[in-house]
Amino acid sequence: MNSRELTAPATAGVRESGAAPARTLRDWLAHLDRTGRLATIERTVDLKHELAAIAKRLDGRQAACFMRPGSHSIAVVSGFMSRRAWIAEAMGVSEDALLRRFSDAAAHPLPWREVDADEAACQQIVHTAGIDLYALLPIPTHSEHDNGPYITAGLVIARNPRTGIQNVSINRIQVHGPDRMGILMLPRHLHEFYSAAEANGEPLDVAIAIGVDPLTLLASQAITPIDHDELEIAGALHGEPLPVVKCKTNEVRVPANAEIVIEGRILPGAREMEGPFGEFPKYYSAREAREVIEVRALTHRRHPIYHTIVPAEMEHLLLGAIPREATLLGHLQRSHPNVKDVELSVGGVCRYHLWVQLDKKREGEAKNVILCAFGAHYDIKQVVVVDTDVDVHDPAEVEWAIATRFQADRDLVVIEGAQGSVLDPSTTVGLPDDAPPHMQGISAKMGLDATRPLVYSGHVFTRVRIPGFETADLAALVAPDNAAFGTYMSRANG
Ligand SMILES: Cc1cc2nc3c(=O)[nH]c(=O)nc-3n(C[C@H](O)[C@H](O)[C@H](O)COP(=O)(O)O)c2cc1C
Ligand SMILES: [Mn+2]
Repeated sequence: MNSRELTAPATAGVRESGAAPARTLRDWLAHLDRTGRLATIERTVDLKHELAAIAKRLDGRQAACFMRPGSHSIAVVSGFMSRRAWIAEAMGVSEDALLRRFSDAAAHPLPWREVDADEAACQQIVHTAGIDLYALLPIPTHSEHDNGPYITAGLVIARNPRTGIQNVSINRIQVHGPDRMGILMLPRHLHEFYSAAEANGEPLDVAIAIGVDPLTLLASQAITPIDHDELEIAGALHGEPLPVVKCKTNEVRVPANAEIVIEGRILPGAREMEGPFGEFPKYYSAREAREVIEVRALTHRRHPIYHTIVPAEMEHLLLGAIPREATLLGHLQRSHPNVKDVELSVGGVCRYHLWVQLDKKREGEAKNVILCAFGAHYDIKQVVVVDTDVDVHDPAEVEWAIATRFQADRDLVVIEGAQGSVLDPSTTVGLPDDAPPHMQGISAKMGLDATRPLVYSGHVFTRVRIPGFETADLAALVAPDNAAFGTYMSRANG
């Protein structure tokens, strides 16, 4: 690590809000490079563990670009959207407008624009026979007990067998064999499409796009109803229709600027063992029989860039957090317009702990907000409500509010036995190993009202502030060197 890496400010070169959003992965990586946020690793690194270990060391500071992953000549990138500020920057907005911008795009999707194959970078090179994923792609094995290489940043795109409307999600994909993969589909849209196809004894055609721009990646995580195509949300975030191209072996449309596309189909009636795999809560999910993808084609750009997301690192956590926060904020504000802002905290793996900023107008309001948040998403396990003088994006500020405005005997809300996350290992305590799935993930909910009383005497709850703190112009005040200090010291010593 050189000194430039250590000293490069995390937000160096932030574009003004209103700047153009990042439309391709290559443009975004070039921008990170220009602003000291891209670390290039030139020497050969092992695809098993070493690559993920290095990317993890750089997490949140610099994106990592591996020029020689294993014996491959395809570069691997990771961690290019590992800070909130970077994601806002990719959108071309200031950080405080990030959730609003995302909600806007989800509410006003922009239909995509289909281009011909010869205009689509992702189809510059086409493989349809003799596909060997191990030989063709640098797919890393990330965590210690992972069951081999996993594709972690693939946008799985499929068409609703009933309506033909597309859906996008990121699903972990285990490479079983040269042209065979396992996939985890939680019971959401992709799973619904697959179930409909399987019920007719048919496969579900899919495409897996790897190496897409930051905003398309983020759009894939939008929480929207079925038949709301996430690629249209990507278009809205871009401010122009997303160019897409038809796959070579099926009807699925994929982002034309993707670096790599795997075409295949999820087979009806087939299940093979998948896992264990280190997941976002920083624990392993178990080995189980899961659905199988048969690969039929691989297309890519010339000299493509392969993207891997290191599980549980900031890129993974924030991709889930931002669309969820946008949805949760809207949900809370519908009943409680005095809610100003939210954050799914990093310590709560950007899923389980929600911090809410409230402009409290009536006593008791914070507890109603807590109850509303418990119902907004089953993953939410802990809610802290703070006042508007507390920065909900600063963990130390939230803890300060708890330390000084919260009393457990009157400000704590506990709900027993509610639905929680099956990936939270503490929900399984006391269950037998073979407990049926419906017994897993039962969780207590905890809410902390860390708001101060509306009325208090004197300055009991007045936050100490020093007039002039915000406006002191350090650039003008602090001398470029410490010559005056040196002179003063030498006089005193002499
Ligand atoms: C890096 C990453 C990995 C993910 N892995 C999975 C997975 O293996 N299975 C799954 O069902 N969801 C996974 N998700 C979550 C889904 O992609 C996400 O919930 C998505 O919005 C679902 O789309 P849908 O609402 O269209 O079904 C992952 C998300 C991220 C960011
Ligand atoms: Mn969807």
